[in-house]
Amino acid sequence: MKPQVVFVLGGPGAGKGTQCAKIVENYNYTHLSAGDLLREERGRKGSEFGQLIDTYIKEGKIVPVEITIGLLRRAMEKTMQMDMEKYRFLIDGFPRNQDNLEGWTTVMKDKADVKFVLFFDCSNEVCIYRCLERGKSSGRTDDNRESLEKRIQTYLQSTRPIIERYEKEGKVRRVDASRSVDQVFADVRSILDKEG
Ligand code: UP5
Ligand code: MG
Repeated sequence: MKPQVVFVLGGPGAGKGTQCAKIVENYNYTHLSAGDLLREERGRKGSEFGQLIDTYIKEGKIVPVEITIGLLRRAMEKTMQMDMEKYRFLIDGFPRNQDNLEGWTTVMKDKADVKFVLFFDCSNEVCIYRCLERGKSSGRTDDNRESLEKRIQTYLQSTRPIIERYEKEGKVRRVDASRSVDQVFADVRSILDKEG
């Protein structure tokens, strides 16, 4: 079975990870967060990319796609090797820019189907507030005001155009993500129930 992919996009702190966790509880999807995979790789002993990833994340810059796509592809293959029924993936926080999109197209176009993009739309102010709140205990090196300014800039300059591109193809399912977790999830449910 060819992997079926839903890209999950939205600003920093829009609630991508939170909503993906709820989807996994209720639907037959595997959640792969590109950011989580990069943080894991950064912490892996002997990783040749650790230092680079660390710098990029603090600066809110987007890591070269060769690294990210390698991690995503390996995670997808591993999941499907363990259980053939697990061919539905939420790819959270990717593709974030043109380089990501080109890398995906080159490596994965024939290997996976992108069903649609789940877009958590949230104001910059709410995004920043949520990340700063989380930063009090998350230990994330990018949950501080300085990194957040950069993350928001990168999101606006690089990621929004990718969402707009998918929008033109009719592939974006937008959710107002500034509401409560449960209100947001109610919309997510109706989208997933419709899309199958
Ligand atoms: N929260 C969530 N939903 C809420 C709600 N409805 N109401 C109130 N509070 C809500 O949520 C963030 C916080 O808000 C949490 O405290 C949560 O409880 C609360 P979360 O679900 O974690 O939001 P999410 O959108 O996942 O935020 P995250 O910080 O993970 O988003 P980013 O996109 O910034 O981070 P990511 O981990 O994807 O990427 C980090 C960095 O990695 C990037 O900046 C980049 O440098 C690098 N990266 C790449 O280079 N390439 C990639 O492909 C991916 C990442
Ligand atoms: Mg996240």
